[in-house]
Amino acid sequence: MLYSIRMRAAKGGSHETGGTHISGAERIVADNELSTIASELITRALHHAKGQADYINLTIDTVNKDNVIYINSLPIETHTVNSVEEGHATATDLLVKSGITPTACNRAIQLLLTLTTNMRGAILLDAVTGKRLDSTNDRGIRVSHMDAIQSNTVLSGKHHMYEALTLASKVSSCNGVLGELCWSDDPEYVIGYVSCDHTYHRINKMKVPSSPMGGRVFFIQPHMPVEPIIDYLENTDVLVDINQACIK
Ligand code: WAQ
Ligand code: MG
Ligand code: MG
Ligand code: MG
Repeated sequence: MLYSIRMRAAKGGSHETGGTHISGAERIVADNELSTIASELITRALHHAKGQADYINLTIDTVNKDNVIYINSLPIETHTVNSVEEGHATATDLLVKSGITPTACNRAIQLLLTLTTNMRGAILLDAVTGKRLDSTNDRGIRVSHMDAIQSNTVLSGKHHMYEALTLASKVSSCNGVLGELCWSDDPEYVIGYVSCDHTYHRINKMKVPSSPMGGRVFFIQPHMPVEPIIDYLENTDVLVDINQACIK
């Protein structure tokens, strides 16, 4: 049997009652691994750079093997910049080449720079107008029901790049998503990425060290109904083959 296991943790109360998001993670694992992974996820919530969680939610349910979608991970391309400003400019150039407007890119960067609360999910923006499309306010759309195949070799504890690559690969496989912008809310993790043009573009400087703010924006093709997109991101079980994650 396969199980989907999802953890989210907050400090100062639950997410629902205004607590600060500390950590979240999701895996798809076999029954014999479930208790090990559960304990690993709880450990993550208790020992996080953003502080110790006082609220931890663990949800487990079964996965119907017949409904799992298997995809290959995006290939990785690395971009080296000298400053956060250059990082954001590089991100914008890449996204614009994929049909996302400068307006939408700037809006996304400004949103991530000025978020006042930490979201646990992503913001959906219209790729042309830059208008926000989801109505989740401070929660965001949380991509879930995903894992890397044979992830235990690389994903014990938190591996920022492989986790992000798994998420970005699922998001990029969603019909109607044109691109993604991300940097971590983990204070010392300054590498971010944009995903577009079927490539995971790693950018070495996307935020200043020690900033606790980060987030994700998904750029949506204009005139697409968002409900099927949100349903795919939140609920469809996707396994990503990251062994193929070639460096372009
Ligand atoms: N679904 C949607 N949004 C999410 C999810 C998710 N499953 N997980 C995190 N986010 C959003 C949320 O707003 C977080 O505050 C923010 O992203 C950052 O999450 O190649 O570790 O897990 O080395 O801190 C990039 C890796 C690491 C770059 C990103 O994000 C590289 C990272 P974090
Ligand atoms: Mg996380
Ligand atoms: Mg992550
Ligand atoms: Mg984080």
